[in-house]
Amino acid sequence: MTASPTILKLGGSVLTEKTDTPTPKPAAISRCAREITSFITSTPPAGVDGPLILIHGAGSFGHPQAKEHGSPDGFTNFGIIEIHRAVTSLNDLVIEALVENGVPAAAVHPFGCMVAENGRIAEMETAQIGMMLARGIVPVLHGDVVMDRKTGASIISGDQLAAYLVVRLKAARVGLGTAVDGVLADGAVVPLITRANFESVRPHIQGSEGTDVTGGMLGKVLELLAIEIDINSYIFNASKENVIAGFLSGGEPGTRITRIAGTTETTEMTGAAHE
Ligand code: IP8
Repeated sequence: MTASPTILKLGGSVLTEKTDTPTPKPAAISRCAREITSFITSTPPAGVDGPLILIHGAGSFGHPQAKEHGSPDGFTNFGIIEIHRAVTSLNDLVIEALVENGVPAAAVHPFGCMVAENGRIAEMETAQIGMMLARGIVPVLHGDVVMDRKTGASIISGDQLAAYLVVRLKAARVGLGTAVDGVLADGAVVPLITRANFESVRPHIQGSEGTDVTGGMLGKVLELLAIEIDINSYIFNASKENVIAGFLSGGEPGTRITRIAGTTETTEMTGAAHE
């Protein structure tokens, strides 16, 4: 049986310029791919033995297009296709960078394997992801537009997807890489957020810059806090060199988020106690 996976989500602001038209950051995409590659190809530290699931956000390859096409229930068919094609073209760039570095990575597009209901994931086929992990293929998913039972179509963020897959695939840990050092409250990184201290931190949480149709930093915290298993999640700065590598090898960068303090020891990295 495959060990519990680690889920890494790279934000669109790390991989793309937050402009109104799709603009990648090629150097950042290559650096992220190299940091991931060194984790995949080296012997992991004790206790960090699971495979990797990579998710990325859309940045300028999806948010401006989604905004332009209005509310999800107003999306035209060509609007849906435009949003999906934009984010899949970023997915191609990420996969290309990984494959060039020797990582067998392949796309799993939510549009083709997920159904939503009122903007929340209702169904998703994940058997293929388990089979890829068992063979050593890194699945690369992303925030996407998907068909929705109630609204016709909706935008599912990579953050919502990460939180969903944590439970569905019994992940050991999850990290959301952003372009800031963690959850910032009044300019300083908040080291730990739990359901107990969230309401006092919430009014101070700073949002994201640029066009973001899926909730920015507060949206990330809400997704991670709602996870109904005891797991450590991290929000950290993936725009800084070696922070991704540090997270993947068991480090604890940025803000740690867990539903109840004390139920997840920070040295507990294997996922053995997570159910
Ligand atoms: O960047 C949004 O995903 P996110 C997906 O993870 C689209 O919020 C298509 C806008």
